[in-house]
Formats: sequence, C-alpha cells, structure tokens
Amino acid sequence: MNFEKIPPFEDSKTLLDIAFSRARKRKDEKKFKGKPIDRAKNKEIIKLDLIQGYLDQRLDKVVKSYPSFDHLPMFYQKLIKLTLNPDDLKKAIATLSWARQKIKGFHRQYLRSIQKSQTYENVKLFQKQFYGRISSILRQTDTAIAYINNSRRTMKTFPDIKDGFFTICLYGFPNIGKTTLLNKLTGTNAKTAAYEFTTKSINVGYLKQDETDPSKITTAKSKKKKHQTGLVVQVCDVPGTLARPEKMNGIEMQAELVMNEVANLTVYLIDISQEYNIERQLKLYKKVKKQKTPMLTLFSKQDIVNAADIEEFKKDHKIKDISMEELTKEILSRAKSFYEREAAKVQEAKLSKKGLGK
Ligand SMILES: Nc1nc2c(ncn2[C@@H]2O[C@H](COP(=O)(O)OP(=O)(O)OP(=O)(O)O)[C@@H](O)[C@H]2O)c(=O)[nH]1
Ligand SMILES: [Mg+2]
Repeated sequence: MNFEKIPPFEDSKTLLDIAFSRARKRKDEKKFKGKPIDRAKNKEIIKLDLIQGYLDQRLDKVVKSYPSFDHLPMFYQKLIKLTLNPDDLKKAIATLSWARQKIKGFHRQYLRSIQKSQTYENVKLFQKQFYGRISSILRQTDTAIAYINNSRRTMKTFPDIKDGFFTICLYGFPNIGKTTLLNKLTGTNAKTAAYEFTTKSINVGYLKQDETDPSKITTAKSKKKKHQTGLVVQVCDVPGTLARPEKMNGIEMQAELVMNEVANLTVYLIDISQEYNIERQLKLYKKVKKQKTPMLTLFSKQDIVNAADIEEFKKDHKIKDISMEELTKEILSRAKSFYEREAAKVQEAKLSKKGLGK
C-alpha cells in the first residue's frame, strides 16, 4: 500500500474562495442571451453549478483517496490503530461525504428557486441564501478537515509494504547494523549512523535470486512481478527496539507489528561488539524467539569482533546462528518454498472453484 498519494486538502475558507473565484471567472467569460431577467438568472445558475461542481469534485476526491479501513490488510489496520484513531478518521471522512450531499441538496433547491424567480431581487436573495448555506456547511467540516490533514501527515510515513511477497524483518537493538544489512542485501541507500535510533520509520528493499548464479542474491529493481523476475524477497528494516515491553514506544510497536503481522522470517541481529547492552539484547532475543514468526540469528559486525568470542558467546547462551553466506542461501530456499506453497494454494482454489462450478 502506498499512502504517499493521499492528496492534501484545503480548509473551508480556501475551498470556498477557490470555488467562488473560479465561478466568477467562468461566468464573466460566458455570453448570455435573452431577456435581462433570464440573463440574470442564467448567470447565477451557471455560478451555482460551477461552485457545486467544484466542491463536489474536491470533497469526493478526498473521500475516495482514503482507503476503506475495513478492506486494508491487517498490518495497516493495526498500524492505523497504533498511530491514529480509526473511528475519528472514519467520522471525519463521513463528515465530508455528509457535506457533499448537503451541498448537492442546496444546489438543487436554490436552482429551482432561481429558475422560478420573477424579479432580480429574488434572484439575488436566493443566490445569497445558497452561498450562506454552503458556507455554513463547509465551516462545519473544518475540524474534520484538520483531522484528515493531520492523519495524512502520519499516514505518509507509513511504509509501502506490498502483499504477496516472501518478507523478512531485520530486528534487534538500536545501532547494531540492521540498516547496513538492508542496504547490503537489497542495494537500498537507507541512512545508517553510529548512534541509536537512526531509523525512525520502516525501510523496505527488495532482493532477488541472481540469474547467473542461483545460489546468490542480487538487488531487485522491479518490485512487481515476482514470478517474472525470479525469486523476489521483500526486506523490512525496522527501527531499533529496546528490551522493555512494559514501556514500548510507538516506533518500537510498529517494528514489532512488522515482525508479527507481515514477516515470514525474522532475522535477529546480535552485536556483541557493544558490551554494555548484551544482557538486554539477550532478553530481546528470547522474546523474539517465542514469537510465531520463524527466526534466524545473525551476529553483526563480525569484522570487528573476535571469532572466538562469538563462539564462546554462542556456547554460553546456547545460540544457533547463521553466517552471512548461509543467510542468503537460507533466504532463497525459504522464499522458494513459500512461493511454491502460494502457487499450490492458488491452484487448489482454482480446482475447487471448477469443482463447485460443475
Ligand atoms: N564495523 C562494522 N560496522 C558496522 C557494521 N554494520 C553496521 N556498522 C556500523 O554500525 C553503526 C550502526 O549501523 P546501522 O546500520 O545504522 O544500525 P541500525 O541497527 O540500523 O541502527 P538504528 O536504526 O539506530 O536501530 C554504523 O556506524 C555502521 O556503520 C559491520 O558489519 N561492521
Ligand atoms: Mg537503522
């Protein structure tokens, strides 16, 4: 899902100003014929049509640009629950739909009144009443518009995680090399730095099986057709997590959500070059191991850690790890089984549909 495309929305005053000035301009461009009273009526009718048409189109666009909450993949439903209030968002969007219908109704009503008018005074009066009514309706949407715009800012930070891919989550403490590994595996250029909490939102990259050497991986430019481009794997690098379940912050909760809701495999990174938080990394390791998502453990920064120290650490804590070379092979092998299972499911569904159709 890509939430980047949700457009911004004007407040009621700006919206009305634009609608009125467009209507005025278009009306001035048009030549009106007939008796003076008919000309006056037609001028106002055109303005009413243009104003209603513009507001209708703007309100409709915003309403339609928000995906229906109940149809979103579970990950995004939960992410919205974590970061926003879905009921308030639904209410705000419903307010815009309500305003749209109300404006439509007033447009019909005042169009008829102006058409029936016999005097200029009445034409002016109905025109004024129409403007007053729609201004009042739009003013009532201001809180909803502000809420929608705030939600949009939050939703724009949501990662674009695609459905149907074998997906890996790189998980672990801050500053242990998760983003560095993402960049290495997928060729992304996500920010890495020698301090904690560099990654504030979720980075996504793609790798694929190397066509010249199927035991190796390469970066995947195409994020779309996994079957056409060989085995494509989606990799999510999440913000660092501290082992403190009782006071997890919003970013840590998002990281956990990716691991539990999206990932088919967690790669848990341990960095023993940072002596000071080893105990807490182990605590988190034990927690992640208990989750339903299968986990592989990788020691990061092996170039600056003594190999013997890693061996001793593994023995002391009964940890089974995987090397970098094995990791890529393991990813490809698991991805292959995953896509085979998915293809079998599709085939099965087709067959049972055929069976039912008989
Ligand atoms: N020597 C060495 N340094 C590494 C390695 N991987 C990462 N680093 C360094 O460790 C620091 C942290 O790396 P990141 O990849 O930003 O770590 P992160 O786990 O994504 O950190 P957060 O986003 O803050 O959770 C950076 O200075 C990296 O250059 C490695 O394999 N060897
Ligand atoms: Mg990072």
